[in-house]
Amino acid sequence: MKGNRSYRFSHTVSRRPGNSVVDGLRAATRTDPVPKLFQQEHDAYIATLKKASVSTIVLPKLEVFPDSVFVEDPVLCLDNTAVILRPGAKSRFGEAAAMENDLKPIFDRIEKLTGNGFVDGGDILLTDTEALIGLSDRTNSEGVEELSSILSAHEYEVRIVHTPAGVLHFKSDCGLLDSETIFSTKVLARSGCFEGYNVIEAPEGEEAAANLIRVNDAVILRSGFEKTKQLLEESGYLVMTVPADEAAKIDGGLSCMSLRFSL
Ligand code: CIR
Repeated sequence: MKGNRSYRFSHTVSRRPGNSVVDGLRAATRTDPVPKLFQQEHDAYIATLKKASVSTIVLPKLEVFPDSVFVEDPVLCLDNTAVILRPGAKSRFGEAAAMENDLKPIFDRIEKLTGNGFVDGGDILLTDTEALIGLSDRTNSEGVEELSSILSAHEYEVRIVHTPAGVLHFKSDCGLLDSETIFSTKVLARSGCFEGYNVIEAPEGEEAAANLIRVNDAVILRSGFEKTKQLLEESGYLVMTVPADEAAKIDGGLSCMSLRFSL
């Protein structure tokens, strides 16, 4: 097993948001994202990833799939292998085949779920040794069962957990800080699903900051969450912030806008 494989990465893959982001899925009635602003925030996101020392690959926009900017959901990266998943939302199912095409020239190995179950990448938190998978409206037991054999071949133990009710994805409410430490909303942390890890809880009122990402030496956090920034800096992390208000309008966060891996 490679050390620190949960946050040491050489590359990322992202996809530009299209004008169709206005039709992106969302749980609550919110104003539509503004495509031009979304693109600006996406540019800032890519620039921040670069500052965190990865080579960034940006795929062209795919207007036919309004949520295709959220590349994390149809694919799971395990070391240098891309696993093509089966996204649980009807309007997103076709993103998997599109990603498979785009990733072929990049990855040495592509594996694929072929059964009838569903798994969204947003429900999977990888640590160095484990895959914590939240069952949700998008991820079911059948999908997890098929994925489990691929995960064990890559030396990951599977821990099945639950995405809290009303929360889109497991990782909407948590993110990895380092090999032993997870940042999480209080509600999720107190469900006991992180036993064996250190947990830092999101400050009151800053639950939407939980979907942060660790990329090499940096913790990348959505801007506007000052208490969280301070807490993480006091805990010794190097924090970089980036705006993601447009993505948030359609339930997206930071983790979903990139695949992070090492070639
Ligand atoms: C969706 O509902 O699928 C998108 N509007 C948002 C996906 C966000 N992805 C993620 O949290 N991994």
